[in-house]
Amino acid sequence: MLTLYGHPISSFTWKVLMALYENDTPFDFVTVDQNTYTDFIAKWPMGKFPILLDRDRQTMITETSVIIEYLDAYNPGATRFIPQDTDTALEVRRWDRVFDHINTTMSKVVVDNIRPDGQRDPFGVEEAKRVVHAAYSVVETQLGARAFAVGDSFTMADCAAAPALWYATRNVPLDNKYPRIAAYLERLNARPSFARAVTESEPLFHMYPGA
Ligand SMILES: N[C@@H](CCC(=O)N[C@@H](CS)C(=O)NCC(=O)O)C(=O)O
Repeated sequence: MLTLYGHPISSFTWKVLMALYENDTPFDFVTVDQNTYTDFIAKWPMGKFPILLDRDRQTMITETSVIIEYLDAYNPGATRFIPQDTDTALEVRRWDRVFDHINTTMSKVVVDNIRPDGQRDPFGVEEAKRVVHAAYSVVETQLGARAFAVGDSFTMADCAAAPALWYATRNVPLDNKYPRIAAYLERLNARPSFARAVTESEPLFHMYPGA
Protein backbone atom coordinates (compact mmCIF):
# COMPACT_ATOMS: atom_id res chain seq x y z
CA MET A 1 0.00 0.00 0.00
CA LEU A 2 1.20 3.49 -0.86
CA THR A 3 1.05 6.44 1.54
CA LEU A 4 1.74 9.99 0.40
CA TYR A 5 2.78 12.53 3.02
CA GLY A 6 2.11 16.00 1.66
CA HIS A 7 -0.10 19.03 1.92
CA PRO A 8 -3.22 19.65 -0.17
CA ILE A 9 -2.13 23.15 -1.23
CA SER A 10 1.53 22.38 -1.83
CA SER A 11 2.56 22.70 -5.46
CA PHE A 12 5.04 19.82 -5.24
CA THR A 13 2.34 17.66 -3.65
CA TRP A 14 0.04 18.47 -6.60
CA LYS A 15 2.77 17.25 -8.95
CA VAL A 16 2.67 13.76 -7.41
CA LEU A 17 -1.10 13.77 -6.84
CA MET A 18 -1.50 14.42 -10.55
CA ALA A 19 0.59 11.32 -11.36
CA LEU A 20 -1.39 9.20 -8.88
CA TYR A 21 -4.74 10.46 -10.21
CA GLU A 22 -3.68 9.91 -13.83
CA ASN A 23 -3.71 6.16 -13.25
CA ASP A 24 -6.25 5.93 -10.41
CA THR A 25 -3.43 4.52 -8.28
CA PRO A 26 -4.73 3.66 -4.78
CA PHE A 27 -2.96 5.46 -1.93
CA ASP A 28 -3.53 6.92 1.52
CA PHE A 29 -2.88 10.59 2.09
CA VAL A 30 -1.34 12.02 5.26
CA THR A 31 -1.45 15.81 5.57
CA VAL A 32 1.79 17.22 6.95
CA ASP A 33 0.58 19.56 9.70
CA GLN A 34 1.19 20.19 13.39
CA ASN A 35 -0.29 16.78 14.25
CA THR A 36 1.87 14.75 11.88
CA TYR A 37 5.02 16.87 11.58
CA THR A 38 7.02 14.95 14.21
CA ASP A 39 6.33 11.67 12.47
CA PHE A 40 7.10 13.20 9.05
CA ILE A 41 10.38 14.84 10.08
CA ALA A 42 11.52 11.62 11.76
CA LYS A 43 11.00 9.89 8.43
CA TRP A 44 12.62 12.62 6.32
CA PRO A 45 14.71 15.14 8.27
CA MET A 46 15.18 17.23 5.09
CA GLY A 47 11.60 18.35 5.73
CA LYS A 48 10.69 18.58 2.04
CA PHE A 49 7.37 17.10 1.02
CA PRO A 50 5.77 15.15 -0.46
CA ILE A 51 7.32 11.78 0.33
CA LEU A 52 5.96 8.39 -0.62
CA LEU A 53 5.98 5.24 1.52
CA ASP A 54 5.52 1.86 -0.13
CA ARG A 55 4.78 -0.53 2.69
CA ASP A 56 4.67 -3.59 0.40
CA ARG A 57 8.22 -2.93 -0.74
CA GLN A 58 9.22 -1.44 2.64
CA THR A 59 10.73 1.61 1.06
CA MET A 60 10.45 5.38 1.23
CA ILE A 61 10.87 7.60 -1.82
CA THR A 62 11.62 11.30 -1.66
CA GLU A 63 11.91 13.98 -4.36
CA THR A 64 8.87 14.33 -6.60
CA SER A 65 10.65 13.38 -9.83
CA VAL A 66 11.98 10.19 -8.24
CA ILE A 67 8.53 9.42 -6.80
CA ILE A 68 6.96 9.71 -10.27
CA GLU A 69 9.68 7.55 -11.82
CA TYR A 70 9.06 5.05 -9.01
CA LEU A 71 5.32 5.00 -9.76
CA ASP A 72 6.08 4.48 -13.44
CA ALA A 73 8.35 1.54 -12.60
CA TYR A 74 6.38 -0.20 -9.84
CA ASN A 75 2.76 0.95 -10.27
CA PRO A 76 2.45 1.53 -14.01
CA GLY A 77 -0.89 2.46 -15.50
CA ALA A 78 -2.28 3.65 -18.81
CA THR A 79 -0.43 6.97 -18.53
CA ARG A 80 3.33 6.38 -18.70
CA PHE A 81 5.42 9.22 -17.31
CA ILE A 82 8.86 8.33 -18.74
CA PRO A 83 9.06 7.43 -22.43
CA GLN A 84 10.87 4.25 -23.51
CA ASP A 85 13.03 6.11 -26.01
CA THR A 86 16.23 7.23 -24.25
CA ASP A 87 16.53 10.64 -25.91
CA THR A 88 12.87 11.49 -25.29
CA ALA A 89 13.22 10.30 -21.68
CA LEU A 90 16.18 12.63 -21.21
CA GLU A 91 14.13 15.52 -22.60
CA VAL A 92 11.32 14.71 -20.17
CA ARG A 93 13.76 14.78 -17.25
CA ARG A 94 15.28 18.03 -18.52
CA TRP A 95 11.92 19.84 -18.76
CA ASP A 96 10.81 18.36 -15.45
CA ARG A 97 13.86 20.09 -13.94
CA VAL A 98 12.99 23.39 -15.67
CA PHE A 99 9.44 23.34 -14.29
CA ASP A 100 10.64 22.40 -10.80
CA HIS A 101 13.04 25.33 -11.02
CA ILE A 102 10.13 27.64 -11.86
CA ASN A 103 8.21 26.13 -8.94
CA THR A 104 11.01 26.69 -6.42
CA THR A 105 11.90 30.16 -7.70
CA MET A 106 8.27 31.28 -7.76
CA SER A 107 7.89 30.29 -4.12
CA LYS A 108 10.48 32.95 -3.18
CA VAL A 109 8.06 35.58 -4.50
CA VAL A 110 5.14 34.05 -2.60
CA VAL A 111 7.00 33.62 0.68
CA ASP A 112 8.16 37.23 0.57
CA ASN A 113 4.51 38.36 0.57
CA ILE A 114 3.94 36.77 3.96
CA ARG A 115 7.14 37.98 5.62
CA PRO A 116 6.77 40.59 8.34
CA ASP A 117 7.59 44.21 7.45
CA GLY A 118 11.31 44.83 7.64
CA GLN A 119 12.18 41.24 6.77
CA ARG A 120 11.26 41.36 3.10
CA ASP A 121 13.85 40.83 0.37
CA PRO A 122 12.95 43.08 -2.59
CA PHE A 123 16.23 42.35 -4.41
CA GLY A 124 15.70 38.60 -4.05
CA VAL A 125 12.12 38.95 -5.31
CA GLU A 126 13.18 40.97 -8.38
CA GLU A 127 15.86 38.39 -9.16
CA ALA A 128 13.33 35.56 -8.75
CA LYS A 129 10.93 37.32 -11.14
CA ARG A 130 13.72 37.78 -13.67
CA VAL A 131 14.57 34.06 -13.48
CA VAL A 132 10.90 33.06 -13.86
CA HIS A 133 10.54 35.32 -16.94
CA ALA A 134 13.70 33.77 -18.44
CA ALA A 135 12.16 30.34 -17.83
CA TYR A 136 8.81 31.43 -19.33
CA SER A 137 10.65 32.47 -22.46
CA VAL A 138 12.40 29.08 -22.93
CA VAL A 139 9.16 27.21 -22.17
CA GLU A 140 7.28 29.38 -24.71
CA THR A 141 9.82 28.41 -27.37
CA GLN A 142 9.82 24.74 -26.34
CA LEU A 143 6.03 24.47 -26.53
CA GLY A 144 5.91 25.49 -30.18
CA ALA A 145 2.92 23.66 -31.62
CA ARG A 146 3.13 20.87 -29.02
CA ALA A 147 0.18 19.90 -26.86
CA PHE A 148 2.51 18.71 -24.11
CA ALA A 149 5.92 19.76 -22.81
CA VAL A 150 7.83 17.00 -24.64
CA GLY A 151 6.79 14.96 -27.65
CA ASP A 152 3.16 14.17 -28.33
CA SER A 153 2.25 12.50 -25.04
CA PHE A 154 1.61 13.54 -21.47
CA THR A 155 4.70 12.81 -19.31
CA MET A 156 6.32 13.59 -15.96
CA ALA A 157 7.30 17.00 -17.39
CA ASP A 158 3.60 17.91 -17.59
CA CYS A 159 3.07 16.78 -13.98
CA ALA A 160 5.81 19.24 -13.02
CA ALA A 161 4.52 21.97 -15.32
CA ALA A 162 0.90 22.10 -14.14
CA PRO A 163 1.44 23.14 -10.49
CA ALA A 164 4.53 25.23 -11.31
CA LEU A 165 2.70 27.30 -13.93
CA TRP A 166 -0.57 27.43 -11.96
CA TYR A 167 1.16 29.08 -9.01
CA ALA A 168 3.82 30.99 -10.96
CA THR A 169 1.38 32.74 -13.28
CA ARG A 170 -0.57 34.05 -10.28
CA ASN A 171 2.57 35.58 -8.82
CA VAL A 172 4.64 36.40 -11.90
CA PRO A 173 1.93 37.19 -14.49
CA LEU A 174 2.34 36.21 -18.14
CA ASP A 175 1.28 39.75 -19.17
CA ASN A 176 0.08 38.54 -22.60
CA LYS A 177 3.70 37.87 -23.56
CA TYR A 178 3.55 34.07 -23.58
CA PRO A 179 0.43 32.93 -25.47
CA ARG A 180 1.59 29.31 -25.82
CA ILE A 181 2.10 29.00 -22.07
CA ALA A 182 -1.35 30.50 -21.47
CA ALA A 183 -2.94 27.97 -23.85
CA TYR A 184 -0.87 25.09 -22.41
CA LEU A 185 -1.93 26.03 -18.88
CA GLU A 186 -5.58 25.99 -19.98
CA ARG A 187 -5.08 22.45 -21.31
CA LEU A 188 -3.42 21.39 -18.06
CA ASN A 189 -6.19 22.99 -15.99
CA ALA A 190 -8.71 20.94 -17.98
CA ARG A 191 -6.85 17.69 -17.40
CA PRO A 192 -8.98 15.68 -14.89
CA SER A 193 -6.00 14.62 -12.76
CA PHE A 194 -4.87 18.22 -12.22
CA ALA A 195 -8.38 19.65 -11.93
CA ARG A 196 -9.02 17.13 -9.14
CA ALA A 197 -5.89 18.13 -7.19
CA VAL A 198 -6.81 21.81 -7.45
CA THR A 199 -10.50 21.35 -6.65
CA GLU A 200 -9.78 19.21 -3.59
CA SER A 201 -7.50 21.88 -2.18
CA GLU A 202 -9.82 24.84 -2.75
CA PRO A 203 -11.19 24.88 0.82
CA LEU A 204 -7.62 25.52 2.03
CA PHE A 205 -6.64 28.28 -0.43
CA HIS A 206 -7.06 30.90 2.30
CA MET A 207 -3.94 29.42 3.96
CA TYR A 208 -1.75 30.38 1.02
CA PRO A 209 -1.56 33.95 -0.21
CA GLY A 210 -0.17 32.91 -3.60
CA ALA A 211 -3.14 30.68 -4.47
N1 LIG B 1 12.90 19.09 -4.74
C1 LIG B 1 11.79 18.78 -3.86
C2 LIG B 1 11.05 20.08 -3.52
C3 LIG B 1 9.90 19.84 -2.56
C4 LIG B 1 9.47 21.13 -1.86
O1 LIG B 1 10.16 22.16 -1.89
N2 LIG B 1 8.32 21.05 -1.20
C5 LIG B 1 7.85 22.18 -0.41
C6 LIG B 1 6.32 22.17 -0.37
S1 LIG B 1 5.60 22.61 -1.94
C7 LIG B 1 8.33 22.02 1.01
O2 LIG B 1 8.66 20.93 1.43
N3 LIG B 1 8.36 23.12 1.76
C8 LIG B 1 8.71 23.06 3.15
C9 LIG B 1 10.12 23.42 3.42
O3 LIG B 1 10.86 23.74 2.49
O4 LIG B 1 10.49 23.40 4.59
C10 LIG B 1 10.88 17.75 -4.55
O5 LIG B 1 10.78 17.77 -5.78
O6 LIG B 1 10.30 16.91 -3.84
